[in-house]
Formats: sequence, structure tokens, C-alpha cells
Amino acid sequence: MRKGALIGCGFFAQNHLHAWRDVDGADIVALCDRDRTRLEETARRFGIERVYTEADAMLAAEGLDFVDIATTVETHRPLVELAASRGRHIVCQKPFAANLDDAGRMVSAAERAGVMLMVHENFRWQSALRAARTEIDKGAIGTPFWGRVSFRSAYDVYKAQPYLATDERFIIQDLGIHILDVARFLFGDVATICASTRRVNPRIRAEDVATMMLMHQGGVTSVVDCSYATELPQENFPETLLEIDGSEGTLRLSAGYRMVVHNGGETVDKDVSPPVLAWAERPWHGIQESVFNIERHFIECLESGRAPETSGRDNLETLALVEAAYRSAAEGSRSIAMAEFA
Ligand code: NAD
Ligand code: 89Y
Repeated sequence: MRKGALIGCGFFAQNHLHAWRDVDGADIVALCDRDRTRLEETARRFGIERVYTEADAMLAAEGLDFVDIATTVETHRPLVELAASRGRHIVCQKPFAANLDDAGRMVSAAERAGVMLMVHENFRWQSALRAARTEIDKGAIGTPFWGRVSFRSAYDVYKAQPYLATDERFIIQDLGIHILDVARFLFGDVATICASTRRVNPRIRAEDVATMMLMHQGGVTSVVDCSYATELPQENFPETLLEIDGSEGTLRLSAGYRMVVHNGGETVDKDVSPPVLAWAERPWHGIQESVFNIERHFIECLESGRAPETSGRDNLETLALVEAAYRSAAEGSRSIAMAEFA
């Protein structure tokens, strides 16, 4: 059994803790939060007795195998470096770091300490998106040449995550980061990107709409589009929709988790709805299942010694896309070569 501790007992960490209870081979034995009220409420909810308001005190006192960092981005670098200096394996929430320089230093710190570092980049672990990737890998649509990865919603995300309305950056850094990572997961690494952004909601500080075009190294062109200003007749939050065209057919993942694969005159229509785990709540259930899947993956990687799919080093590529998208948008949607970020 791997002993872990969670740092940051806020909104999303509750999903981490529910999921850890279901992961074989992991046990969360201690909690840390600077906010004593949140810490104690969470400790009571999950029956965890060992609680700390300071992460270094927790790391000094507890014999842990890993820490799971679920704080917001400003504290990721000091907490990752602290955990690495104590020789603990690390899971860190997205956005992994506030900038690429910090991210590189965090990856180096983990590598120097010989600990595993996984970014909690969970969207690609949603079962509907994995089902689409399985179809591509099977060759069901031949060789993909074009794709669209789309997330459009008017869901009130500001209620549970008020910092999204006041941070200097919003949709690319918070949500686009996942959708860009899904584009990498489906179509591979990226050669160039261009982006446009805008703010539609006057009550928030930063951009709530972003449209990006990516030329992938393997030859696919993709469009990654995100919006929290899109009121549809049916609210699809938090579904990521796909349109993928290949040399032999097409794949569509539409609202309601409906996947349609068309090839050679034959069309297969499948319901790829995620399960609603015992502790999950609609509409978050697909995301909640992906939290369980990525945590299970982390423990499997610790067992096998394999690098996690979304290791810190891998995530540098996703973070570089975020930076490049902001740069492109600020420079009139100029096409940015990812080599600029190497
Ligand atoms: P939150 O503000 O609700 O919770 C963060 C908690 O961390 C707070 O309770 C705060 O007191 C605590 N904290 C901050 N610094 C600390 C420190 N140094 N030591 C101990 N505790 C500390 O934030 P949230 O909405 O839960 O978001 C947390 C992270 O999760 C963010 O990075 C966010 O982007 C991410 N998130 C991810 C997903 C996903 O699907 N992957 C979904 C929502 C949020
Ligand atoms: O913070 C975001 C995330 O990671 O997934 C959805 C979200 O909660 C709001 O955009």
C-alpha cells in the first residue's frame, strides 16, 4: 500500500479524495491546508485524522510515499520542490506552473531527486475520449488528417472557482490547457499554433473564448476551440466534443457522449457515456471518472516504474502550447513555431 497525503483541501480536491478511496494500492493518510476550516471539514468528511496547516511540517512528520498537490497554480512550484527535496513521488494539479521557466525547474527538481512527477492532466483520461483514441488506433477511419476538439458552454464555473473570474488569464490557462492536451493525445505533438481570444462576459477579467489552429508534426491540422460564453439550447458542460476526418472515414463524438464512426458506407453509432461512480454527481461525472482513472494510472506507474502519460516532462509540451497561444493572440494571431519554446 502506497501512503499518500493531499495538499490543498479545496473545491476540486474533494474529487481527488473520493477517487483515492477507490484506487487499489493507495491510502491517503494525511491532509494539509493553510485554511483550518477547510482542512477540518475535509478531514471529517473523509475520516482522515492526521492534519497539518504547513506542508513542510507534514512532510517531516509523516512517512509518505507520495503527495498529491491540489492547490492553485501559485503554490505548485514551492510545493513540488519541497516534496522532491524530501524524496516523495508527486502528483500536481494543472496548470502545472505559472510559466515555462518554473515548469522546467520543477521537472529538473523531480528528476534530480529521482521521484516520479505526474501532472494531474485528467481530461485525456475521460472514457469517451479514450474510446475515440481506440478507434483511431484500430485504424477505423484510416489516417486522420483533420480534427476539431471543442468545448463550448455557458456553465457558471465562477461559483465554485471564483478565481477564474479575477485571474489575469482565464480560458486557455484553465480549460484550454486540457483541450490542447487532448489534441496532443489524439494527433501528436505540434509544429505551429495560432490563436485568437476574446472576452465576452463583461463581469470577468480575462478571456472566456479562444480559438486555436494547430499544425501537428505528423501532418494533422486541428482546431481547438473553447468558450464559456456560449449559451446553447442544451448545456453540454463539461463535455469535450470531437470531429475527426481520416483517409478512410470519419469519427464524431457529439453531445450526450454519442460516438459515430463512419467508414466505407458503414456507420457505427455508440453510446460512450461514462459511468456515474458511486460518489459522482452529474454533470461532473465524466470528469470525476477521469480523476479516478488518472490516479489509478499513477499507482500503476509507481508499481511498474513506467513514466506516467502526463509526466512533468510531457506536460512541458502542453504548457508550451498555452504560452504560444497567448503569444499568438497578443500578436494578431501570428503563427508561432513551437521550436521557439524548445
Ligand atoms: P481552491 O481554491 O478551492 O482550493 C485550493 C486550496 O489549497 C485552498 O483550500 C487553499 O487554502 C489551499 N492551499 C493553497 N496554498 C496552500 C499551501 N501552500 N499549503 C496548503 N494548502 C494550500 O482551488 P480549486 O478550485 O480546488 O483548484 C485547485 C486546482 O485544481 C487548480 O489548479 C485548478 O486549476 C485545478 N482544477 C482542476 C480540475 C480538473 O479537472 N483537473 C478541475 C477544477 C480545478
Ligand atoms: O478548472 C477547470 C478544469 O480543470 O476543468 C473544468 C474547470 O473546473 C472549469 O473550467
